[in-house]
Amino acid sequence: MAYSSIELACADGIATLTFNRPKALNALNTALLEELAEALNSIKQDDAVRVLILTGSGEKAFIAGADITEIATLTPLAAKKFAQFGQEIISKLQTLAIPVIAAVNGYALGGGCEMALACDFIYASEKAIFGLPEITLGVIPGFGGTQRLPRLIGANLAKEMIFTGKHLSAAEAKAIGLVNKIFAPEELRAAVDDVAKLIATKGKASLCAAKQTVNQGLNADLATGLGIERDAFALCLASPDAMEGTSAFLEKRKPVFTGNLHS
Ligand code: DAK
Repeated sequence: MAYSSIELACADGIATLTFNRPKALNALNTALLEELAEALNSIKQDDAVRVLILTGSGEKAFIAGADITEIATLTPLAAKKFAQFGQEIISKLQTLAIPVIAAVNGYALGGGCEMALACDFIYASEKAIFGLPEITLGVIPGFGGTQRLPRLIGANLAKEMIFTGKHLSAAEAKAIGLVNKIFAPEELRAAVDDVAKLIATKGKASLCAAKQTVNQGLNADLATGLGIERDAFALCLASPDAMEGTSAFLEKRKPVFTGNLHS
Protein backbone atom coordinates (compact mmCIF):
# COMPACT_ATOMS: atom_id res chain seq x y z
CA MET A 1 0.00 0.00 0.00
CA ALA A 2 1.22 3.52 -0.77
CA TYR A 3 1.12 5.73 2.31
CA SER A 4 0.75 9.51 2.41
CA SER A 5 0.52 10.30 6.14
CA ILE A 6 3.16 7.84 7.32
CA GLU A 7 6.35 6.34 5.92
CA LEU A 8 7.36 2.73 6.47
CA ALA A 9 10.86 1.40 5.82
CA CYS A 10 12.20 -2.08 6.66
CA ALA A 11 15.86 -3.11 6.62
CA ASP A 12 17.97 -5.64 8.52
CA GLY A 13 15.14 -6.78 10.77
CA ILE A 14 14.22 -3.21 11.78
CA ALA A 15 11.04 -1.47 10.64
CA THR A 16 10.88 2.31 10.98
CA LEU A 17 7.49 3.96 10.88
CA THR A 18 7.54 7.75 10.56
CA PHE A 19 4.45 9.90 11.20
CA ASN A 20 4.50 12.25 8.27
CA ARG A 21 2.20 15.26 8.45
CA PRO A 22 4.85 17.81 9.40
CA LYS A 23 2.65 20.81 8.48
CA ALA A 24 0.19 19.73 11.21
CA LEU A 25 3.01 18.60 13.53
CA ASN A 26 2.09 14.99 12.64
CA ALA A 27 -1.34 15.28 14.30
CA LEU A 28 -3.39 12.08 14.22
CA ASN A 29 -6.34 12.24 11.86
CA THR A 30 -8.50 9.35 10.69
CA ALA A 31 -6.55 8.93 7.44
CA LEU A 32 -3.26 8.61 9.35
CA LEU A 33 -4.75 6.15 11.83
CA GLU A 34 -6.07 4.01 8.96
CA GLU A 35 -2.60 3.94 7.38
CA LEU A 36 -1.08 3.09 10.75
CA ALA A 37 -3.47 0.13 11.13
CA GLU A 38 -2.51 -1.10 7.67
CA ALA A 39 1.21 -0.71 8.37
CA LEU A 40 0.95 -2.60 11.67
CA ASN A 41 -0.81 -5.45 9.85
CA SER A 42 1.97 -5.65 7.28
CA ILE A 43 4.68 -5.56 9.99
CA LYS A 44 2.85 -8.32 11.86
CA GLN A 45 3.00 -10.55 8.80
CA ASP A 46 6.69 -9.94 8.08
CA ASP A 47 8.75 -12.67 9.77
CA ALA A 48 11.97 -10.77 9.10
CA VAL A 49 11.03 -7.78 11.25
CA ARG A 50 12.22 -8.04 14.87
CA VAL A 51 11.96 -4.45 16.09
CA LEU A 52 9.80 -1.46 15.22
CA ILE A 53 10.84 2.17 15.67
CA LEU A 54 8.22 4.93 15.71
CA THR A 55 9.23 8.53 15.09
CA GLY A 56 7.96 11.81 13.65
CA SER A 57 9.03 13.66 10.53
CA GLY A 58 10.31 17.20 10.70
CA GLU A 59 12.25 18.93 13.43
CA LYS A 60 9.45 19.82 15.81
CA ALA A 61 7.13 16.97 16.55
CA PHE A 62 6.75 13.30 17.24
CA ILE A 63 2.94 13.80 17.24
CA ALA A 64 1.21 16.96 18.51
CA GLY A 65 -1.92 15.00 19.43
CA ALA A 66 -5.15 14.06 17.79
CA ASP A 67 -6.04 16.42 14.94
CA ILE A 68 -7.96 19.19 16.69
CA THR A 69 -9.66 20.24 13.44
CA GLU A 70 -11.26 16.76 13.35
CA ILE A 71 -12.06 16.66 17.09
CA ALA A 72 -13.82 20.01 16.84
CA THR A 73 -16.40 18.53 14.45
CA LEU A 74 -17.20 15.39 16.46
CA THR A 75 -20.67 14.68 17.77
CA PRO A 76 -20.73 12.58 20.98
CA LEU A 77 -21.45 9.42 18.96
CA ALA A 78 -18.72 10.19 16.45
CA ALA A 79 -16.35 10.93 19.36
CA LYS A 80 -17.03 7.47 20.79
CA LYS A 81 -16.34 5.89 17.40
CA PHE A 82 -13.17 7.96 16.98
CA ALA A 83 -11.95 7.00 20.47
CA GLN A 84 -12.75 3.33 19.86
CA PHE A 85 -10.89 3.37 16.53
CA GLY A 86 -7.90 5.13 18.13
CA GLN A 87 -7.88 2.84 21.16
CA GLU A 88 -8.03 -0.26 18.93
CA ILE A 89 -5.09 0.87 16.84
CA ILE A 90 -3.02 1.90 19.83
CA SER A 91 -3.82 -1.45 21.50
CA LYS A 92 -2.78 -3.18 18.28
CA LEU A 93 0.53 -1.34 18.60
CA GLN A 94 0.94 -2.27 22.25
CA THR A 95 0.17 -5.93 21.58
CA LEU A 96 2.42 -6.17 18.53
CA ALA A 97 4.54 -9.26 19.26
CA ILE A 98 7.88 -7.57 18.57
CA PRO A 99 9.54 -4.80 20.64
CA VAL A 100 8.55 -1.24 19.71
CA ILE A 101 10.71 1.79 20.50
CA ALA A 102 9.43 5.37 20.42
CA ALA A 103 12.06 7.83 19.18
CA VAL A 104 10.41 11.03 20.42
CA ASN A 105 12.00 13.83 18.46
CA GLY A 106 9.77 16.75 19.56
CA TYR A 107 6.23 17.37 20.81
CA ALA A 108 4.47 14.23 22.09
CA LEU A 109 1.17 15.70 23.22
CA GLY A 110 -2.24 14.15 23.80
CA GLY A 111 -2.66 11.23 21.43
CA GLY A 112 1.06 11.56 20.60
CA CYS A 113 2.02 11.00 24.21
CA GLU A 114 -0.46 8.12 24.32
CA MET A 115 1.11 6.61 21.19
CA ALA A 116 4.54 6.75 22.85
CA LEU A 117 3.08 5.21 26.02
CA ALA A 118 1.94 2.17 24.01
CA CYS A 119 5.53 1.54 22.88
CA ASP A 120 7.83 -0.68 24.94
CA PHE A 121 10.15 2.17 25.85
CA ILE A 122 10.90 5.74 24.89
CA TYR A 123 14.17 7.40 23.90
CA ALA A 124 13.77 11.15 23.47
CA SER A 125 15.51 14.21 22.17
CA GLU A 126 16.47 16.78 24.80
CA LYS A 127 14.01 19.03 22.93
CA ALA A 128 11.06 16.65 23.29
CA ILE A 129 8.00 17.91 25.14
CA PHE A 130 5.44 15.55 26.71
CA GLY A 131 1.96 16.30 27.94
CA LEU A 132 -1.72 15.40 28.02
CA PRO A 133 -3.35 18.77 27.26
CA GLU A 134 -6.82 17.37 26.56
CA ILE A 135 -8.24 18.93 29.75
CA THR A 136 -7.52 22.35 28.24
CA LEU A 137 -9.71 21.36 25.27
CA GLY A 138 -12.55 20.36 27.61
CA VAL A 139 -12.08 16.62 27.07
CA ILE A 140 -9.94 13.86 28.57
CA PRO A 141 -7.28 11.61 27.03
CA GLY A 142 -9.12 9.19 24.78
CA PHE A 143 -6.38 6.94 23.44
CA GLY A 144 -5.51 5.09 26.65
CA GLY A 145 -3.63 7.84 28.50
CA THR A 146 -5.75 7.63 31.65
CA GLN A 147 -4.90 3.92 31.85
CA ARG A 148 -1.34 3.50 30.61
CA LEU A 149 0.23 6.60 32.18
CA PRO A 150 -0.70 5.74 35.81
CA ARG A 151 0.50 2.18 35.26
CA LEU A 152 3.87 3.54 34.13
CA ILE A 153 4.56 6.49 36.43
CA GLY A 154 2.03 5.99 39.26
CA ALA A 155 -1.43 7.42 39.81
CA ASN A 156 -0.48 10.67 41.55
CA LEU A 157 2.01 11.89 38.95
CA ALA A 158 -0.33 10.81 36.16
CA LYS A 159 -3.26 12.66 37.70
CA GLU A 160 -1.16 15.80 38.01
CA MET A 161 -0.32 15.62 34.29
CA ILE A 162 -3.93 14.85 33.30
CA PHE A 163 -5.55 17.48 35.59
CA THR A 164 -3.15 20.32 34.69
CA GLY A 165 -2.48 19.55 31.02
CA LYS A 166 1.02 20.93 31.66
CA HIS A 167 3.92 20.27 29.30
CA LEU A 168 6.90 18.33 30.65
CA SER A 169 10.43 18.76 29.34
CA ALA A 170 12.37 15.68 28.27
CA ALA A 171 14.43 15.93 31.47
CA GLU A 172 11.27 16.06 33.61
CA ALA A 173 9.81 13.11 31.68
CA LYS A 174 12.99 11.13 32.30
CA ALA A 175 12.98 12.00 36.00
CA ILE A 176 9.52 10.44 36.44
CA GLY A 177 10.30 7.33 34.41
CA LEU A 178 8.26 8.18 31.35
CA VAL A 179 11.40 8.25 29.20
CA ASN A 180 14.32 5.80 29.44
CA LYS A 181 17.08 8.01 27.97
CA ILE A 182 17.51 11.45 26.45
CA PHE A 183 19.94 12.54 23.78
CA ALA A 184 21.02 15.65 21.91
CA PRO A 185 18.58 16.02 18.98
CA GLU A 186 21.20 15.10 16.39
CA GLU A 187 22.17 11.97 18.35
CA LEU A 188 18.70 10.55 18.97
CA ARG A 189 18.28 8.51 15.79
CA ALA A 190 21.74 6.94 16.00
CA ALA A 191 21.09 5.97 19.62
CA VAL A 192 17.71 4.46 18.75
CA ASP A 193 19.18 2.65 15.74
CA ASP A 194 21.95 1.23 17.93
CA VAL A 195 19.57 -0.20 20.52
CA ALA A 196 17.25 -1.48 17.77
CA LYS A 197 20.19 -3.21 16.04
CA LEU A 198 21.21 -4.83 19.32
CA ILE A 199 17.66 -6.08 19.92
CA ALA A 200 17.45 -7.31 16.29
CA THR A 201 20.42 -9.64 16.91
CA LYS A 202 18.30 -11.57 19.44
CA GLY A 203 15.94 -14.42 18.63
CA LYS A 204 12.47 -13.43 17.54
CA ALA A 205 10.72 -16.12 19.59
CA SER A 206 12.46 -15.12 22.83
CA LEU A 207 11.97 -11.39 22.18
CA CYS A 208 8.25 -11.92 21.65
CA ALA A 209 8.00 -14.24 24.65
CA ALA A 210 9.77 -11.69 26.85
CA LYS A 211 7.50 -8.85 25.74
CA GLN A 212 4.32 -10.85 26.14
CA THR A 213 5.38 -12.15 29.54
CA VAL A 214 6.13 -8.69 30.93
CA ASN A 215 2.91 -7.20 29.53
CA GLN A 216 0.65 -10.03 30.67
CA GLY A 217 2.37 -10.24 34.06
CA LEU A 218 1.77 -6.54 34.72
CA ASN A 219 -1.96 -7.21 34.75
CA ALA A 220 -1.69 -10.25 37.00
CA ASP A 221 -0.72 -11.10 40.58
CA LEU A 222 2.84 -12.38 41.13
CA ALA A 223 1.93 -16.08 41.26
CA THR A 224 -0.02 -15.82 38.00
CA GLY A 225 2.80 -13.80 36.43
CA LEU A 226 5.35 -16.45 37.41
CA GLY A 227 3.10 -19.08 35.82
CA ILE A 228 3.00 -17.04 32.61
CA GLU A 229 6.80 -16.80 32.73
CA ARG A 230 7.20 -20.58 33.21
CA ASP A 231 4.97 -21.34 30.23
CA ALA A 232 6.69 -18.78 28.02
CA PHE A 233 10.12 -20.09 29.06
CA ALA A 234 9.09 -23.61 28.09
CA LEU A 235 7.71 -22.37 24.78
CA CYS A 236 11.06 -20.72 23.95
CA LEU A 237 12.56 -24.21 23.83
CA ALA A 238 10.25 -25.03 20.94
CA SER A 239 12.22 -22.55 18.83
CA PRO A 240 15.57 -23.54 17.25
CA ASP A 241 16.90 -20.28 18.69
CA ALA A 242 17.23 -21.78 22.17
CA MET A 243 19.48 -24.56 20.81
CA GLU A 244 21.45 -22.01 18.77
CA GLY A 245 21.92 -19.64 21.72
CA THR A 246 23.10 -22.30 24.14
CA SER A 247 25.29 -24.05 21.52
CA ALA A 248 26.89 -20.74 20.52
CA PHE A 249 27.82 -20.06 24.14
CA LEU A 250 29.37 -23.51 24.59
CA GLU A 251 31.21 -23.23 21.26
CA LYS A 252 32.44 -19.73 22.21
CA ARG A 253 30.92 -18.05 19.14
CA LYS A 254 28.22 -15.48 18.55
CA PRO A 255 24.73 -16.91 18.08
CA VAL A 256 22.95 -16.49 14.77
CA PHE A 257 19.24 -16.63 15.43
CA THR A 258 17.12 -17.68 12.48
CA GLY A 259 13.96 -18.92 14.19
CA ASN A 260 10.69 -17.20 13.62
CA LEU A 261 7.34 -17.41 15.34
CA HIS A 262 6.31 -20.44 13.29
CA SER A 263 9.39 -22.61 13.86
N1 DAK B 1 -4.17 19.23 15.47
C1 DAK B 1 -4.22 19.91 14.31
N2 DAK B 1 -3.28 20.80 13.91
C2 DAK B 1 -2.26 21.00 14.76
C3 DAK B 1 -2.15 20.33 15.99
C4 DAK B 1 -3.17 19.39 16.35
N3 DAK B 1 -3.12 18.67 17.46
N4 DAK B 1 -1.03 20.78 16.61
C5 DAK B 1 -0.47 21.67 15.79
N5 DAK B 1 -1.20 21.81 14.67
C6 DAK B 1 -0.93 22.69 13.52
C7 DAK B 1 -1.18 24.14 13.90
O1 DAK B 1 -2.55 24.44 13.80
C8 DAK B 1 -0.34 24.85 12.87
O2 DAK B 1 -1.02 24.83 11.64
P1 DAK B 1 -1.03 26.15 10.68
O3 DAK B 1 -1.59 27.23 11.53
O4 DAK B 1 0.43 26.35 10.32
O5 DAK B 1 -1.88 25.72 9.52
C9 DAK B 1 0.88 23.93 12.73
O6 DAK B 1 0.46 22.65 13.20
C10 DAK B 1 2.07 24.40 13.53
O7 DAK B 1 1.62 24.57 14.88
P2 DAK B 1 1.85 25.94 15.69
O8 DAK B 1 1.94 27.10 14.76
O9 DAK B 1 0.83 25.98 16.77
O10 DAK B 1 3.32 25.67 16.29
P3 DAK B 1 3.90 26.22 17.66
O11 DAK B 1 5.35 25.88 17.63
O12 DAK B 1 3.53 27.65 17.88
O13 DAK B 1 3.19 25.37 18.81
C11 DAK B 1 2.36 23.33 19.81
C12 DAK B 1 3.38 24.00 18.86
C13 DAK B 1 2.51 21.83 19.71
C14 DAK B 1 2.66 23.77 21.27
C15 DAK B 1 0.94 23.81 19.43
O14 DAK B 1 0.76 23.56 18.02
C16 DAK B 1 -0.14 23.09 20.16
O15 DAK B 1 -0.44 23.40 21.33
N6 DAK B 1 -0.80 22.13 19.48
C17 DAK B 1 -1.93 21.43 20.02
C18 DAK B 1 -1.46 20.45 21.03
C19 DAK B 1 -2.63 19.72 21.66
O16 DAK B 1 -3.48 20.29 22.35
N7 DAK B 1 -2.64 18.40 21.42
C20 DAK B 1 -3.57 17.57 22.04
C21 DAK B 1 -4.65 17.36 21.08
S1 DAK B 1 -5.98 16.58 21.91
C22 DAK B 1 -10.96 11.83 22.16
C23 DAK B 1 -10.07 10.97 21.63
C24 DAK B 1 -8.73 11.30 21.62
C25 DAK B 1 -8.34 12.48 22.11
C26 DAK B 1 -9.26 13.32 22.64
C27 DAK B 1 -10.57 13.00 22.67
N8 DAK B 1 -12.42 11.64 22.13
C28 DAK B 1 -12.88 10.41 22.57
C29 DAK B 1 -13.19 12.81 22.04
C30 DAK B 1 -7.02 12.94 22.00
C31 DAK B 1 -6.89 14.25 22.08
C32 DAK B 1 -5.70 14.96 21.76
O17 DAK B 1 -4.69 14.43 21.38
